[in-house]
Amino acid sequence: KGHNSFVIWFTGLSGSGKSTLANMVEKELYQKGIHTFSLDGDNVRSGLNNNLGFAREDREENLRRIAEVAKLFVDSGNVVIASFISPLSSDRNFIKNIIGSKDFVEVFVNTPLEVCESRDVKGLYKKARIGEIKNFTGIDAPYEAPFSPEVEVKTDLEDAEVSVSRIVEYVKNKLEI
Ligand code: GGZ
Repeated sequence: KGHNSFVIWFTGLSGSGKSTLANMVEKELYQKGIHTFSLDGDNVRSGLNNNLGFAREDREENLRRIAEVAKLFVDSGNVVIASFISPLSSDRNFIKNIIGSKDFVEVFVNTPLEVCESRDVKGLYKKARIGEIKNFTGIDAPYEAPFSPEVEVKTDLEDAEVSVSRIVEYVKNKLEI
């Protein structure tokens, strides 16, 4: 039987674990025969959006283009998995309006700043603290937590497998599989 298509949108700080969870969710959905397509900073900021930085208006344009691309892939029958900080409520509202609220599943990867900063996988927080990177989310640029995400995961309190199964459970209901 067929399935409907929509976007699973991961929001959270740099280093919160969005991409890790997104990859795990994609693997599970793939194993269930669901057609997925993933969008993240690595495949979008290096190409389509390589003329954009992290100033407010650049982030807005980054997210606008991503939302439009996500919508195209939804129209072609994919479950789109998008992982972007998408820091402001207004950003996420805008994205939701482009995609359509019934096709937008918001997943809040709620990892405290202290935890993200202590992981500092890419050393970016350190650079932000000494002013080598400006406008870094959580340091000198804002992050607004979502008010009512469809799913919220706490990577410092639960295993990734548990978070993933909660996300997949939500998605399964939406897919009616
Ligand atoms: C936030 C930055 C910045 C600044 C570079 N602020 O952990 P990462 O490295 O791999 O993921 C972060 C990524 C964020 O890009 P997004 O497209 O998701 O951001 S937004 O939704 O706000 O448009 C981080 C890296 O880019 N990075 N400079 N100043 N993250």
